[in-house]
Amino acid sequence: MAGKPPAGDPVQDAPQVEGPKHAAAGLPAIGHTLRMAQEQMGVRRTALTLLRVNQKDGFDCPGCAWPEPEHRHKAEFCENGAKAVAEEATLRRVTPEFFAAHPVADLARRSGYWLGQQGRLTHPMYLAEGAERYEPVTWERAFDIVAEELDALASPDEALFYTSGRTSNEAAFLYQLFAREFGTNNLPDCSNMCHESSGSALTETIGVGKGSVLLEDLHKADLIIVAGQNPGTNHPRMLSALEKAKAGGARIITVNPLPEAGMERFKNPQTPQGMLKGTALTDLFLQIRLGGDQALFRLLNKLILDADGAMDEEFVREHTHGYEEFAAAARAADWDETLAATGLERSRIEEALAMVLASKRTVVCWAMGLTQHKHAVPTIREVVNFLLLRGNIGRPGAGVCPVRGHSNVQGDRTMGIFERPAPAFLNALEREFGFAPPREHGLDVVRAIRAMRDGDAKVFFAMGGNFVSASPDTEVTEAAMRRARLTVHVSTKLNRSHAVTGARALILPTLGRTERDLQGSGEQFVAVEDSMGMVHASRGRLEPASRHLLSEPAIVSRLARRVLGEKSVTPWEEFEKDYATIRDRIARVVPGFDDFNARVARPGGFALPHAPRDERRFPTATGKANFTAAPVEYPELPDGRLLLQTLRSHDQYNTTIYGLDDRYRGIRNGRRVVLVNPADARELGGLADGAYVDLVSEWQDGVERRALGFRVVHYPTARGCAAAYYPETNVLVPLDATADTSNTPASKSVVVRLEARP
Ligand SMILES: Nc1nc2c(c(=O)[nH]1)N[C@H]1C(S)=C(S)[C@@H](COP(=O)(O)OP(=O)(O)OC[C@H]3O[C@@H](n4cnc5c(=O)[nH]c(N)nc54)[C@H](O)[C@@H]3O)O[C@H]1N2
Ligand SMILES: Nc1nc2c(c(=O)[nH]1)N[C@H]1C(S)=C(S)[C@@H](COP(=O)(O)OP(=O)(O)OC[C@H]3O[C@@H](n4cnc5c(=O)[nH]c(N)nc54)[C@H](O)[C@@H]3O)O[C@H]1N2
Ligand SMILES: [Mo]
Repeated sequence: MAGKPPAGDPVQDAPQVEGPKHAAAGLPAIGHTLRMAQEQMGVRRTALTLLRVNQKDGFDCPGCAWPEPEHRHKAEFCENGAKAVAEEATLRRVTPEFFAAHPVADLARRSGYWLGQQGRLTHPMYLAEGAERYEPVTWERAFDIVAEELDALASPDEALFYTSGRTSNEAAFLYQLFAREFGTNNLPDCSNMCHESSGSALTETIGVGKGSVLLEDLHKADLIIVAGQNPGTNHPRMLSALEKAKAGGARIITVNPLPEAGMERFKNPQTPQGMLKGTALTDLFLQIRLGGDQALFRLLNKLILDADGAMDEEFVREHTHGYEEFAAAARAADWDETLAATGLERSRIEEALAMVLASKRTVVCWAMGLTQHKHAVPTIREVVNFLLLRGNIGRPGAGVCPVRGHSNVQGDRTMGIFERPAPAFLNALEREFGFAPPREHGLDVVRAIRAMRDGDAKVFFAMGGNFVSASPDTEVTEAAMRRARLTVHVSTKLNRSHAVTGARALILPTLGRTERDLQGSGEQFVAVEDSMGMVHASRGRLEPASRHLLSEPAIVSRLARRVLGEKSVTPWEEFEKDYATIRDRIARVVPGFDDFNARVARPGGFALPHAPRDERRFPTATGKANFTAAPVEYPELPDGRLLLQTLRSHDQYNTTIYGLDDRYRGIRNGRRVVLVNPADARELGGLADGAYVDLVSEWQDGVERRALGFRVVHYPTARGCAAAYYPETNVLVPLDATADTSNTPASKSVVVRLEARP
């Protein structure tokens, strides 16, 4: 076996490879779930907690943003939701004694996996300038420190207020309100790295930056195309919806460079038949090259135009704009170019076309496989063109379905967590709260990193998340963070962002979704919005991990009082005491939330209005749904190189690593692997399965970015494409390699060469 992993590898990483599985869930999933949950929580707590997930009087699963069905099972959670719950409800604790025993330099040497395994944070902790260790600090002193550094800034725009997508609607609303009262729109969020491309493309084309289907639409569809998404791991409950759709006669096309087990066969653990045999989900698998999707949809659009009577002429006439220009571009689509861009065979595309033409109700679902490319926005616009052509928006069983990641990432945006807020939103804030919000656009994630790197931003405040590990270009990002005056993290668990800090740093421990939230007016609940625009309540029941925790709304409220002082006429104290008073304000500021308190109290919550879905009204600049006609793009691959996508294993939630296995892909006990097509491995000088290589990313800035010591795994991915896990490979993603328009890091198309290790 050639080469060896580098010495001193922070993870005890020794991958074993068994080859990909062809079905997801089933009995092993249940066993796995219970084992992981019991390790963290013990038997009793496991039973009590898991039965509350996604029930009408329970808490919203902190896993993904997939919606809850109307008729819920007793166990309405999935393997990976259970892992997310166990991770939060763990009995392990990170106490002041822990920080005394582990200087920051020691924490910085540990793997993300190790850090997360230490348990829940229990006390506010402070790292003084020049100090080696975090020390406990009172909440009052912590807020004083933030206020000191914010007061010292030359402009409010030197502060950054990041948000990850677990934050409740109430906390998010208060947080953006505070940032804007303080005077900045610098509200970067995880969406900037995630579905920003979807938001950009959809806002421009249909006028609403969100999906247009409800769960029942999926059930009613004739055809569902799942492109660039791995629901078996990342949205397991979606498989039940696909199964139900198939039972109703739907067909499924999967577009992916990897054969993902969940899309092949689903063994529903909630039904006896499911456990035994399972349902084959995918009818047609298009094993596309990374970044080939725009070309594929463009050609399908041409073929639809060429087929007699295939287009919905009435819809196109009545409801769309820009058809002529689009049609001219689509007619120019070329078979040969498409086959080269996609790596697909002609017959496969013809099969897909036949399924498309046979369907009266088509839904396209997608996630990071479409959003994290340089040409992500035109790719998603092409998907919209495809749906518009046959009138597949704004009727039952059809529409766009960007499947969101974090459980409340969509709600956070609705609440105004956005660096480029709409004027109407700011006007509403101004009317309601009587201050003049800043109007200039703020910084997104990539621009925020540049600002810290260049010394233009000095205070970094994070409401959740793990900015250092989630962001691209790890070395650049870490150096940028270290230049800040103060970094502050409101967190539930320890992560790398606590170890790579500004001159001063604070960790502010907070309640998780699963925990009881007691305030002045009694027990509180919060609201969240799922991927399909359903808003509902979430109520935690567990005793908080420590009595020193504050809720996120309480943290924002106290921080605002300390920083804004007398200047603010906002009733921050009242907000902290009674979250219903926050919801009253949301109702008056955010469209669709009228009577919020009454409606969110109903079991199951309520649906936000969506003009294209509900009334085929398109609130765009033209007042119609816009066809677009961008040139077709796809990644160029120099000789001897591979195109690397950075993706999730089955045992992780973004930067939180639950374990070292990726069961469906047949990889165990290690994460430093690179999946390569055997034919490519042969051409690249005969890289054997099991050989160790360094990944070197090549970008136009001439800088060589390296990730050391990856085990080559021969894997049936599309030709020319490779895959390796995020966040270990973020070091390879150049900060400036982003999507046009949305500025999302292009983490699914990194040009790399593989260097054999000596
Ligand atoms: N258990 C678990 N659940 C999660 C998460 C988690 O980490 N763990 N993360 C949450 C978050 S924040 C998000 S955003 C979602 C992410 O959900 P996904 O988008 O499913 O996550 P990824 O692992 O990035 O997988 C990308 C998928 O797209 C495919 N793909 C990559 N590039 C291309 C391409 O160019 N074209 C096509 N057609 N396919 C491509 C990959 O092979 C892979 O199957 O999941 C959410 N849910
Ligand atoms: N290379 C590459 N990079 C990527 C991606 C990729 O596919 N490839 N995906 C991108 C995507 S889609 C996303 S969404 C981002 C994710 O970026 P982030 O959202 O920043 O990262 P997470 O790993 O989800 O954050 C985990 C941390 O959140 C904290 N946390 C958990 N629950 C709570 C809570 O209830 N409240 C608070 N305050 N804190 C909590 C814990 O401390 C935990 O350590 O990463 C992006 N980065
Ligand atoms: Mo995400």
